[in-house]
Amino acid sequence: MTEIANVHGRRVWDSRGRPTVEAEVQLADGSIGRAIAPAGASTGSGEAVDKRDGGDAFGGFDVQSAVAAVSGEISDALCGVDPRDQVAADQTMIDLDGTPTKARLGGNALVATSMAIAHAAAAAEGVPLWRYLAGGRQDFTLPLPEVQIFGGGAHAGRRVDIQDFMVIATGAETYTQALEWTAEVYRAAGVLMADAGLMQGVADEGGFWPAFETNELALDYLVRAIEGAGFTPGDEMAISLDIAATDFGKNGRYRLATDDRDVDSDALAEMLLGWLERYPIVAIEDPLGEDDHDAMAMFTAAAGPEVEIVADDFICTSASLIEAAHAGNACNTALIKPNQAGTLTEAKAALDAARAAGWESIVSARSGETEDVTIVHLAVGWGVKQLKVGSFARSERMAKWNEGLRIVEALENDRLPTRESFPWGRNG
Ligand code: 2PG
Ligand code: MG
Repeated sequence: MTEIANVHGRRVWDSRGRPTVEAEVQLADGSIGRAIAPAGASTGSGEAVDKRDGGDAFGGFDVQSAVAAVSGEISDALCGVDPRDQVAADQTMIDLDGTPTKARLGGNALVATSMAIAHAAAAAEGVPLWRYLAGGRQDFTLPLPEVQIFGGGAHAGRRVDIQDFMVIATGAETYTQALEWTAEVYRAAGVLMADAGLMQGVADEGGFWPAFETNELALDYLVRAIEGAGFTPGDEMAISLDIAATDFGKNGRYRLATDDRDVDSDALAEMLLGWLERYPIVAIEDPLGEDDHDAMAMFTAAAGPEVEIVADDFICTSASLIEAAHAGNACNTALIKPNQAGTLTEAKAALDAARAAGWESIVSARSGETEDVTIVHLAVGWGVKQLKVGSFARSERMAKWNEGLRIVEALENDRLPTRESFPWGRNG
């Protein structure tokens, strides 16, 4: 029998030196599954609540109550549940929590446990998690990496307004090659920064600290880094941005502090549309704030179907928010972050809703990460074509990219989704 025998909560530490929740699920047959909750800095208001203890210790970020919930109430409720029935196990936790936002037990407690249940079930079946999640599907591809080169926004003390300046190896044939090309661009960017006297270390997700005077200068440097590494911008290596506009705007007003400008939705959209014209950008995330629905829809229409308009704060990995966004034509790509939803079942439901809407999807890490590599398994197992993990430095990031290489070996297949299957490749 493989029923859940015990769930143990443990306080561990994340990449920003903050406490976080690890859950360890023990099955009656001795199988074990473990997972750690990540945490975001730029968060959407619809996210599952990341429960923190408050008080003086660790800036109020301690997670003792969430850890206690895992070992206590959650463990008691899950004992005897079949871990292969992820939906039932997750529903048990959702019912036990009893709040719409998972505020009572904590989204961090629930997501760590939910992912650990999947790991335990895969272990009991003797297969890697990616294969377990695929449920017999055989047509595996590796996800195309979306990798940060400069970090900004909330991840870099708001040194520039834009949060993620990323590259996507749109011309790469294999996952291995995509990582190799990215490594060259990351290196070239570092050399450029050092030569210009702008090198000041890295931001939260490992991208270079953006010591730029304007947001656009970061884009110029990104293009130069792609060229400096010997690639053709747009053809082989393209740019992707996470504007994370919710962080610097509300009610249709935005403060571009780097550029010392206050703008409305139209002016922000116009600036970003100008960038789409002048730079080889294939994806743009949260171009407007989470409350700016009409502007998002106008932006998506104006940008055209070949650009991924990625919704993060806007949809918070929620099936119902995705359905609403689809009804309003507000974007065309969903960022899928399991901890925004709080359980794997709800994250999968969000992915299914995105697919039903005809959208693209990207599985994503958070700014606060650990050695946990579950999201790589989700991307491969669920057949998601893209993966966003931050930069190409620091082990909480590299652990994910490297896990992909292990999956390549186990699969004996290094295939990425075809270029034509991406929006930017459809008319090329
Ligand atoms: C995002 C993520 C990752 P955070 O906004 O997409 O870059 O950041 O985890 O801080 O929300
Ligand atoms: Mg984002």
